[in-house]
Amino acid sequence: MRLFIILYALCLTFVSVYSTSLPPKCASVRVRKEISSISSTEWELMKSALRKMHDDGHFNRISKLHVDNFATIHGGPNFLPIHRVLTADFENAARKYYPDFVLPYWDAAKDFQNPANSLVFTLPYTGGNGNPQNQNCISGGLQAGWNMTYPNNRCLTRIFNGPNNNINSWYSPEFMTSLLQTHKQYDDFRSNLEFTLHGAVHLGISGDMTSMASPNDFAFMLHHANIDRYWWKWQNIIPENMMSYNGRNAKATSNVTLDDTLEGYPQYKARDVMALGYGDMCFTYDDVTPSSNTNQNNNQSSTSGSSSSDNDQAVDGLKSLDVSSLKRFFPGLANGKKNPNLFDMNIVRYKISVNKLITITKTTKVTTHKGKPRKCYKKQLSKRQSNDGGDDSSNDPTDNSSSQQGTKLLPVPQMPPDHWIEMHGYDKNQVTSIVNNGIQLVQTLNAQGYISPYLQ
Ligand SMILES: [Cu+2]
Repeated sequence: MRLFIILYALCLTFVSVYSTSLPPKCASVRVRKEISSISSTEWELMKSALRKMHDDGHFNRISKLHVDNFATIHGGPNFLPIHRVLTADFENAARKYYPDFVLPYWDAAKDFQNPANSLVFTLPYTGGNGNPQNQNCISGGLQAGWNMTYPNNRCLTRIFNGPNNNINSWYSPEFMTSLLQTHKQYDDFRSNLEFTLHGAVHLGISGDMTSMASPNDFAFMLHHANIDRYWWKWQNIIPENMMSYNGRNAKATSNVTLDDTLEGYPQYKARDVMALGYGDMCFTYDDVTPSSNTNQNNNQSSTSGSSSSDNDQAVDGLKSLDVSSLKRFFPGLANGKKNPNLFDMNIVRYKISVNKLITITKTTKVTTHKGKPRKCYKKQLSKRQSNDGGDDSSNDPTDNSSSQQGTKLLPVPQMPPDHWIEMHGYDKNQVTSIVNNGIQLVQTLNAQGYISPYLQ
């Protein structure tokens, strides 16, 4: 009993110290959902709000802010807080046109095997690749036909980085789970997130997405809401992570502090945006469970779309790894921890997304820029459908994952190209070492016979 009282007193002390360093608590907290969980009616309302935002110059404004500060907001600790504020700025602007607008996020890792086949790239959402015969302009989806005016007059472009309108495979939910479990220092977590999935999604879509004006593409916002979700998950793993902030920003001469003003948003210090549910950061994510010590909005659990059991189904396979691999890549699993924020393997969400994709592709005539049906779409879809009992004998040369003795292997992550590293001023050795760690994870999982439930 005495121990309990001491622990309770310690906890109260922590909460009071912690609360004094935060802006006021939000009166209400919006829940950002994965894009496959948004109803078609809601998405239609969002689309008309986005069009009005474009017409009134908000895409231009945010792209310009990103370009003007590009050199100092990437490759350092401020990457995560500033991009969090960018998504909040965008969301707040959209809410002036549609008051119920809440920015969806795109759980891109679940689409890692064949990203071009994601629901996000279907016509009802953001459309697909650009047309090389028409200056790589997109020909369908939310922003088709939009006249982009920043930094110059033109269409929105995409140049998928794989062959035949495909995107090279990127990082799996297994990798993202490992990322959440293996980094104790904030800036270590930040650099691993920035140099892996963050970069791979930008590079995979390319066109505007690999330019400094990447916020021109709405996929940027879906993607950065997802990157922010990972940070929020990490912040809620243990109380110490919540206000954790260290390292040195690009072009800075001293280390960061929570009292640093954020580039592009001088009204905020880093500490003002660390905790979601406080100050102007009045949003959260449907699959992040608030750590009890954060004194968060208690209503979140009722709207949360995920639980540890959603992860459990997919996590079981990882438990069969040998002990040293588990300890290296999945220390949370090795310790038997149940905190759902340690995992990013929501198989339920994955199935919803695939089912929605099948429905959309059946009812929407997917066409190329020349008006012909997109062969790759049909092939990919039939592969997915064949998983429900059909014969999957297709041998798609554009499929980055390899097959051995009938078992699909996780695709090996790719090094980002030098131009990407130089454009951001990243340290190439650091990027190489981080991506190599991802390669070693994939090689370990494949060598030990692990079969991902996300592979088709
Ligand atoms: Cu950026």
